Amino acid sequence: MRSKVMSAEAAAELIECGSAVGMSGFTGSGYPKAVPTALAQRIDAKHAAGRPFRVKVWTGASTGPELDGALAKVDAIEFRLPYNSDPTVRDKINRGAMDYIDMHLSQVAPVAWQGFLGPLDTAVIECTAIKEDGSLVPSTSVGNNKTWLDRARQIIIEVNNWQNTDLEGMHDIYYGTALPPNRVPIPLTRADDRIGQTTLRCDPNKVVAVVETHAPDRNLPFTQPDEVAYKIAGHIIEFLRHEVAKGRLPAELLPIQSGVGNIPNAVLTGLLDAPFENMTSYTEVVQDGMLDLLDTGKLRMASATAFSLSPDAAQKLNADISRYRNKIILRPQEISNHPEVVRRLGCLAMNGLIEADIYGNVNSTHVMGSRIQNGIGGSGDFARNAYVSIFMTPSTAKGGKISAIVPHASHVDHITQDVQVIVTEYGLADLRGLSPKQRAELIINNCAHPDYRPMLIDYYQRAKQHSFGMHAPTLLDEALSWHQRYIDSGTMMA
Ligand code: 0RQ
Repeated sequence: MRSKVMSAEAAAELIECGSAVGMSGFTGSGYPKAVPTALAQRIDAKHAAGRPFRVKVWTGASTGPELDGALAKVDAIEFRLPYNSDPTVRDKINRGAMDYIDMHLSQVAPVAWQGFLGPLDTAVIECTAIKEDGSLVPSTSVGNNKTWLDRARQIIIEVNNWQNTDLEGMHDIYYGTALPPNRVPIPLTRADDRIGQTTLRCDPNKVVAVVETHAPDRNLPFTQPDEVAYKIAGHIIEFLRHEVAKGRLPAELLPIQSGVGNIPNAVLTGLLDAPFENMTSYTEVVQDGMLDLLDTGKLRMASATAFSLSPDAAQKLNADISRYRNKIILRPQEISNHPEVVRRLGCLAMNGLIEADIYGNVNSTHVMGSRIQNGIGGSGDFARNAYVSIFMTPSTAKGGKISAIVPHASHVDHITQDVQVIVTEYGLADLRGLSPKQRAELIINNCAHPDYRPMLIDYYQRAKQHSFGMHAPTLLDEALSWHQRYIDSGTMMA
């Protein structure tokens, strides 16, 4: 391996035009930081010389500015999957200048194995160490690294000595997945089960470059949740208390899945003062609020595929990693998000949304039906298979010009069957066991912003008179008129 140590620039020379590159990284952690930037510089120079050069980029989920940002700025990405939050990439996708596939995160590895994405030419993987047996100690995310290492023709390793080597032992890499007809049950029956090994296998013969780096993850500063977020969190905590009181949830709850962002973090903060002890979490991402819960002991353990921390929380983790190592397990994303496991454990799924319609169809991804925001991420993996599937949102967006509750969703990621609870700052709609019309009344009355509520009532009443069918009354010529009004006039308000 020592003979393969080289500069990021030399390693980037080994990546060919038009090739597919599988990068490590998930929600801004554990992504390669030097080779993608060097590749971007190389491609920029090629473009300046009038030579076309673009690559296909496969990742775990979102990465950081040194990867997606740097490559997109020089127009180096022709195709990207599966989840993105980089603004330049988003802009290119929405201008039609980049092909993008938005996929369930649990399905990326199996789909890569099925082979219809084509061959994977190069894996670029960040790790904290290479062991004597050639295996890799992962860093702050596992994502799809196992699959990229197994599938790629050649491997470039970034060893980032900024990452804490004491991360070793935190990961659980399961090698028991296979394609049908050889697929077997995943032997994971509790959130804290360990079913694999702590390192990633890596064929030394495929390694063409080892690049040493010293750079932190994206680790964005944390914005404090606002009043709306705390109100939403309050409704959710009250709902969970009610479910425990009714005997529908155990006192320690069921494993929590929490999306990333302000509102999910406010829910985690709310759980600090809630009367639940010995909780567990089976989720994608360990964020600040989860470390706080682990510190108090209220959360017994957390299983995820990555960290997504503020710089302060990253420092806290690094300072005390041997203690956290016994409480946190990082797994490949095909296991952290596996529908079979999510269903068996009975996760409580809590995710954000862009809009929900009056029947509870949820759009998580497309603004005005056509502009991608980020992607479906793990929300579909968890929502469809959860014990209780909760979606939360402020009741309006863009300063009140957009209602998050609309007559008809302009794009649907989660069908009504996968959406059991919707929450805004105005209240919570428990939709379980309700028919479409009962759902509509609850969503309009409990969740819609008071400024938009009369418009929704008016639409719904007229739909009940004039709709083609009365199961889920809809006025087809009006259903998306709120979105068109926003596009035409800048507001959904009539
Ligand atoms: O855009 O920053 O330009 O103003 O969407 O919205 O309110 O900041 O909320 O950060 O929680 O994101 C659904 C996108 C919510 C997220 C979504 C605009 C809004 C803003 C962000 P600006 P907020 P959040 C597992 C779970 C899918 C993946 C997922 C998401 C921006 O939760 O990506 O669930 N979910 N993963 O202005 C127009 C609307 C809008 C709207 C919001 N109705 N119309 N714009 N916005 N609602 C965890 C992982 O997968 C990692």
